[in-house]
Amino acid sequence: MEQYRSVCPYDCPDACGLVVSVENGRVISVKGDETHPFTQGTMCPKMAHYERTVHSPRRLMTPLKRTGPKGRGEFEPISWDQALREIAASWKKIMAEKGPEAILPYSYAGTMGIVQHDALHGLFYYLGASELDRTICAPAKGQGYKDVMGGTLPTAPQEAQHSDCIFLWSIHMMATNIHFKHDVDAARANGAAIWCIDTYRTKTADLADHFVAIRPGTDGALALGMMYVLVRDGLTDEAFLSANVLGWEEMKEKVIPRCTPEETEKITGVPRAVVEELAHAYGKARAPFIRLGSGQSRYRNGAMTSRLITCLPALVGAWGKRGGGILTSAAASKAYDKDIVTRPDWKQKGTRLVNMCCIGQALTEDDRIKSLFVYSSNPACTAPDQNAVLKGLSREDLFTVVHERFMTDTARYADIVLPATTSLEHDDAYYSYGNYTIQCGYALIDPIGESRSNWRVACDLAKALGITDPFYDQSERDLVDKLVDSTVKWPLPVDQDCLRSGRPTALPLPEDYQTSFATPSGKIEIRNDALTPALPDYMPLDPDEGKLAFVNGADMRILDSSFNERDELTASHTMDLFVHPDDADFYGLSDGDSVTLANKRGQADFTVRVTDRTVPGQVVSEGVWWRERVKGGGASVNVLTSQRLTDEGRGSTFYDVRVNLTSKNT
Ligand SMILES: Nc1nc2c(c(=O)[nH]1)N[C@H]1C(S)=C(S)[C@@H](COP(=O)(O)OP(=O)(O)OC[C@H]3O[C@@H](n4cnc5c(=O)[nH]c(N)nc54)[C@H](O)[C@@H]3O)O[C@H]1N2
Ligand SMILES: Nc1nc2c(c(=O)[nH]1)N[C@H]1C(S)=C(S)[C@@H](COP(=O)(O)OP(=O)(O)OC[C@H]3O[C@@H](n4cnc5c(=O)[nH]c(N)nc54)[C@H](O)[C@@H]3O)O[C@H]1N2
Ligand code: SF4
Ligand SMILES: [Mo]
Repeated sequence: MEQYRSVCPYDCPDACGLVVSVENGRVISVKGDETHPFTQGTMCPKMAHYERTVHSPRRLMTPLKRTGPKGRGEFEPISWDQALREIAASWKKIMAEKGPEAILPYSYAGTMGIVQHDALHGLFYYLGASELDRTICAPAKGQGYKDVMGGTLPTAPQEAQHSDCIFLWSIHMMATNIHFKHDVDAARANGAAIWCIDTYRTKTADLADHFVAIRPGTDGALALGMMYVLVRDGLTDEAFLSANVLGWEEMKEKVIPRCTPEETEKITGVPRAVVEELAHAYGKARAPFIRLGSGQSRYRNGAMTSRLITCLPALVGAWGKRGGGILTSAAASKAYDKDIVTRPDWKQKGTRLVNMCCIGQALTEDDRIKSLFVYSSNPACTAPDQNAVLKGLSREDLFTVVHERFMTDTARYADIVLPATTSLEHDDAYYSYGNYTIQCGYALIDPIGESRSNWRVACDLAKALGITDPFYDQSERDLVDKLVDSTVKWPLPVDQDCLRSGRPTALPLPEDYQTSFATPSGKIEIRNDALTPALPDYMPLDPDEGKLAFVNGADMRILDSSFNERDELTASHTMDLFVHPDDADFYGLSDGDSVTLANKRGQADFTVRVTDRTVPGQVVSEGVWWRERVKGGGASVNVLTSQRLTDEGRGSTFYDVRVNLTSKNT
């Protein structure tokens, strides 16, 4: 048996270091790497048996060609040669008749490795295909942060160990960022207080000393209410503000006076006494640390909300204090020069841009897209407005190719399915978006069956299409090596030997990274003249249809729709619905009852869990489940979610949903 280092490839902020045991060409076990600076030898339950995903009997083994109706999942095996020939022939015909924009790639973060994640970007730029705006996750959070802080690196998570007050703000840490718990625990051992702000009492909230339940989409008003109390009670750091911040006097004069605790309570549902307590905890802390998740950003006002929360550390001068700051997402990806893989020089000016959150519309409201190439993503399950997406994918005139590891909801609609490798079968360079660590992970076993990596598919398709550019003579290892070399541009020297060897590599952070602000003015920009409005202010959500708010967050057992392949993780309950006891009384519901949630987009069935984890007027479900995991093989949560976009960043609004509930009892 041999042991090798690797890295978790999934779209998770931790990017755990792994130690993989291989025997006779098979992965036999995976454990955490104790030398990883952030994850320190532990993993989450999903990855504890990654070998069961790698060697799953559900892995796709050969290319497949559809034999039945779209969506049914009926296929016959074909050779790679035939698959590539058919794809190339179809695309050449479509390009000749309709132009290259009739082809649309659709991909996201099935793997976070830069080579495989971006492997096909260049090919589609080269062809002049429609471009995909990859905004399904949380660009509104990133935009809100940038509006205030520009390119300033967000605070490293380990800094929180030195904080005396940590705010877990719209983050379900126990499910989505479990290793941050090390830092939270270390701070707590030194007496730090832990606050959690969420729309329902998650298992993360159970760990906190104080839980604040907030109405969905109203955190901007809460941040303003906190600012009001900080000003009123003399808890702002005026010396820091006048030296480092643009627009503070104006903000104090024009916006904050309206945001009384009473007003805040009306909007957010947070009792005024709690608003004051929260503001006092923030203002009196020596070095408050905010870990901002993405929940608050998935609303029509998501960027503005994130912008308002990002202003808070400036008010109390938390920047640069040992333990203080805000972590939205770590900017470790900046260590690499991604252009080595993505070839932006091949982009063609004026190409149509299709927002991935609106893939339903793009496929149904006009018929300009004639071919869809999906990889590293499962939009039939994870994209909003599932009924529209499925209607689009059902189009007989749409030639769909899906490159996948498993027969997902999307693959079922493909004309041709191509089998994909897992991270232990290909090479890549990884980074974390929750801590400042980067790492390479190399192929440890041969590809399972006839599976091929995204890079290999990019090269194969280029060849089949007659593209002879030497770019495609490179191996994925060549690209990894070039990415490693490119880290020379990180602000401080990176240990490239460590990185190349496959060990986790901490990115050194400049001493002044929290005190020198990378904005156009060099100051923290509470006022930002490039924006409308220049001063941040709460943006109310317009009233929407539906009696109940519906929040649909992460489940601990799966990651977006990944890990649905694992029967042992997903065989038990899936579409549970948390209903508050008052609402259960009102609707006459008991535990285990079947209910239907509906809105104008569709309806889905859930199993009731009566619990005071949620509040009256709000129902909650966790997880994005494959349709086969859903009762009756029917609709999953995304039939209810909307394709509408955020205020800035063109992001998704998954939690900005209202529904009506019906049960057999009503
Ligand atoms: N186990 C597991 N891990 C995951 C994922 C997963 O699906 N499962 N997904 C991965 C991905 S792609 C991402 S982007 C990250 C996301 O990880 P997080 O940043 O944690 O984001 P979410 O889980 O989307 O939402 C976090 C919390 O925000 C809450 N929330 C919703 N609306 C609001 C609001 O208006 N205000 C406040 N204060 N809270 C609100 C939700 O109830 C939820 O508990 O996690 C990654 N890790
Ligand atoms: N209702 C609701 N919907 C959501 C969310 C939510 O909270 N609620 N979260 C949203 C968020 S934050 C995100 S980021 C999106 C993510 O949504 P998706 O991008 O669809 O992510 P996954 O569901 O993880 O699907 C990734 C797929 O990539 C495949 N894959 C893995 N590695 C490779 C590879 O190397 N090559 C190829 N070709 N395929 C590979 C996996 O088998 C898997 O099926 O979902 C969003 N959808
Ligand atoms: S999914 Fe996240 S927590 Fe789990 S092993 Fe991967 S990086 Fe670590
Ligand atoms: Mo995400």
